[in-house]
Parts: sequence; C-alpha cells; structure tokens
Amino acid sequence: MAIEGDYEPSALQWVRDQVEAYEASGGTKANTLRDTGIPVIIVTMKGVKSGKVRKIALMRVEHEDEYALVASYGGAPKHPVWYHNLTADPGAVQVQDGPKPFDVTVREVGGDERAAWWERAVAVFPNYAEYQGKTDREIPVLIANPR
Ligand code: F42
Repeated sequence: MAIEGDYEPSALQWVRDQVEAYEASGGTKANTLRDTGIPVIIVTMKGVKSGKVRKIALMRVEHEDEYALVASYGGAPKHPVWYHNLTADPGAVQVQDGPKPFDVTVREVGGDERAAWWERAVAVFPNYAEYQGKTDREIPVLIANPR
C-alpha cells in the first residue's frame, strides 16, 4: 500500500537525484553507490514531524528476504534523521529493491542478532566499519521485514 502524503525530497541533492533516477527506471539505473558497483535500495517512510513522504537510499544488505537498514550516515556524530522516522512509525515503510516497492515492517536489533547483521553489512560495504570507528554512537541497525 503506497505511503500517503506529500513527497518531500531529501535535503541532499545527490540523494534525491539517486532516488528519483532509481524510481524512474524501475531500479535499472542509479542502483549502486556511485561507481562502486555496490547495490543500493530505496526506503520510503513518513516524516515523524512533518508527516511528509520521505525517501532515502541505503546500501543493499539482504539476507533471507530481510534487509538491514544501517543508520551510519558516514559516521556522523548523530543518527541520521530517517532513523527517528522509522522508529516512530515502523509500519509505514516501503523498500524498493528492483522494479517495485513493497511494504515492510521495521524493527531495531541488538545483541547477537545485531552482531550477525553487522557482519553481513560490513561484508557488503566495508566502509561501515570505518564509519563506526569515527563515532562514539553505536550505529543503529534496523531490519526491514517484508509484509
Ligand atoms: N545513509 C546511511 O545512513 N546508510 C547507508 O547505508 C547509506 C547508503 C547510501 C547509498 C546511496 C545514497 O545516495 C545515499 C546513502 N545514504 C546512506 C545517505 C542516506 O540516503 C541519507 O541521505 C542520509 O543517511 C541522511 O539521512 P537524513 O534522513 O538525516 O537526511 C537529511 C539530510 C534530511 O533529508 N533532512 C531533512 C531536512 O530537511 O534537513 C529532514 C528529513 C526528515 O525526515 N525530517 C523529518 C520529518 O518529519 O519530515 C523530521 C525529523 C526530525 O526528527 O526532525
């Protein structure tokens, strides 16, 4: 079910450009992080304050049909804002990994489950380990489970 509301593009030009090119091409274009060849997914959510439809791109970390959403934001000192959107309304979320978006439910993981997903995430995108080294905050790992 589409997420209702006015779409408000990311404040980051390169992100909103990637989201729009990915969606316009049904996931056949703009589907990697720049020229790294590492695939990305598009996540759609509701803004926790504005109620607007927000979209971001994240690295594609998939295992047995679930996806890790790693709130690294390049190792910034604070969580990316989307983390607060997803934890505030974990049921109003879609993931696009290819031609069509699908509904997911999001949960935050900790302990051994987080450790297993973190290992998968770093295997896909080693920069995550570098980002964790740059910040005192523990980078949150959320899991998107298709409904
Ligand atoms: N970010 C990651 O954290 N992890 C990744 O693996 C990742 C991969 C990736 C690959 C390709 C690509 O193009 C981008 C990638 N990014 C990755 C960047 C990611 O897409 C996000 O841009 C980034 O994580 C920052 O997310 P953000 O939600 O903090 O975005 C900021 C820049 C933003 O858009 N802020 C808006 C603004 O106007 O300043 C507000 C956005 C918002 O959601 N507002 C809420 C609302 O209600 O509408 C209010 C929230 C509040 O608490 O204030």
